[in-house]
Amino acid sequence: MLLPQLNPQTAFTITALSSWSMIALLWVMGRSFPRQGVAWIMGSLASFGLGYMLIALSRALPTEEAMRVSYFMLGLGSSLAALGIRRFQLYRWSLADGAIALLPHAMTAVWLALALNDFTLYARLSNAGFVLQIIVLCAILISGRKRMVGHGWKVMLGGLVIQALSVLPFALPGSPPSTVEPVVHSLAEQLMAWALCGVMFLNLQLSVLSFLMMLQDRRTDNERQAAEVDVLTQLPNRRSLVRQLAHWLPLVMRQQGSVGIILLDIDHFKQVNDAFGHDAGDRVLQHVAGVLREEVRQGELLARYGGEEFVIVLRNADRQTAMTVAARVVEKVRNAPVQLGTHVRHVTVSAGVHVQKVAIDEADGASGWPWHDWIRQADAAMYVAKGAGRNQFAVSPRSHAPVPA
Ligand code: GH3
Ligand code: MG
Ligand code: MG
Repeated sequence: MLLPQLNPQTAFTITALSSWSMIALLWVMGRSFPRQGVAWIMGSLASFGLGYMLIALSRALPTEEAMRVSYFMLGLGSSLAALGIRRFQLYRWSLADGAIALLPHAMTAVWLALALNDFTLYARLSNAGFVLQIIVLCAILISGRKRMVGHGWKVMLGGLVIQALSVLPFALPGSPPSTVEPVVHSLAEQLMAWALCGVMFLNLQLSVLSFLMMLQDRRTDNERQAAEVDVLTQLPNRRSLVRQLAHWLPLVMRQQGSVGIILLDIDHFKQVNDAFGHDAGDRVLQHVAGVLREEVRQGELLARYGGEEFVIVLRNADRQTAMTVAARVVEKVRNAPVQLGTHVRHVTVSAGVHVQKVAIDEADGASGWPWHDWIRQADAAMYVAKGAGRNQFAVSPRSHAPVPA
């Protein structure tokens, strides 16, 4: 025979051992991801490993009893995995979790009641229950998809579909009894043993690796978000603004629309730092950020652009709209004094407005947009407002204005 000898017992033993070795892998790779379900997935692997080992040993034990316990262990493993995925999705504990935890126990009780003396039926019902649990896991993944990022969960979903399809034949009427034969003779039986081992091994690898992918995808996303938020004001920073712009600018270009930029700079901010200290300066920055945050509407972008400079970007705003927004924002800051210890301090800002018409042919497609040129126009206008006495806005002379009809 060309193939190395393999019987189902060995296949299940290999799968059991690799389940347990995966626990170590998850521990090493997953211990820096607290409270995201890692421990539950480890428990699930332990339970699966026990289930597979019992199947491998079932010939040496009272076979049917060993198989019943192993079915329960596999069901429990699925439930623990489901609870782990729910923890990863950051759901709080709920009745649904209780139902998931009880499912394998309830199913075992029902199978015992229905098929205590008919082991073939018992095995079929258990496999059907296992398929049901895989469907529950798929439903959990799909319904909680908004709570996960990246592609890891899709890989897990694919693995679960393979798993359900590979168990399904054993759940159908007329399925072969699910006890393991110690010796295999024919080439067909050899191939079956290898296929069984391959599918179980693939499923195991896919579920653990996809879970690690899910953890890593979330970490990468968190790091990206943290890198785009200004720690002091909790506003998006310059990098985030530019990225968001790059996201919606192609659409605005296709619409031959416009981008309205309002650059705001706190007036005489250095005096606050000098008179009240750097901490007071920080508080003023937070205060102005709060006022601006209340003024931006859906679809507009706001960012802390530099030290005491903020930028509001309006999508498809004409010159008049941009001027109205700038006037309103300057007035809101003027009318919102900030408390610095026992002092009440009035803060003002100066704003520069630039409205840029954009079209797809203006730059090299949507990627070559000259943002720096646009922000320079707004900056120049802001200095005009400073020169005119601060606490006001000015519009860049190159701002786009619709030609009156
Ligand atoms: P103007 O009206 O011409 O804008 O005067 P100004 O004093 O606001 O302008 P200037 O550019 O001279 O001062 C800006 C100051 O902002 C200098 C810098 O120390 C301060 N600054 C920048 N970032 C921070 C920050 O995060 N916290 C505090 N407290 N101060 C900051
Ligand atoms: Mg400045
Ligand atoms: Mg300033």
